[in-house]
Amino acid sequence: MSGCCGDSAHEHQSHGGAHPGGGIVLQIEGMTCSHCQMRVEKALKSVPGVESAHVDLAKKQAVVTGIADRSALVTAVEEAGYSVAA
Ligand SMILES: [Cu+2]
Repeated sequence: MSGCCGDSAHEHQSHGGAHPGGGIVLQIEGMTCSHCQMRVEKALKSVPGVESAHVDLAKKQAVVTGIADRSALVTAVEEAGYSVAA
């Protein structure tokens, strides 16, 4: 078994609990390891208006808060090399 990026694992699983309302949830396709997760998170955070972005690798879900457009977030994910399920 090997990760697609060969990156050593970054543990980023310790967040828990409910996300407060108002977040934009995206279903991300193509992530296979924590490196992918971090790339998606970074891409989302680079979108203007995003306050915070949180990617859950297990659920393949990104939760974004802020005033960003969903379409801008989708574009950022796609530019990072992943895709968003409709
Ligand atoms: Cu990866």
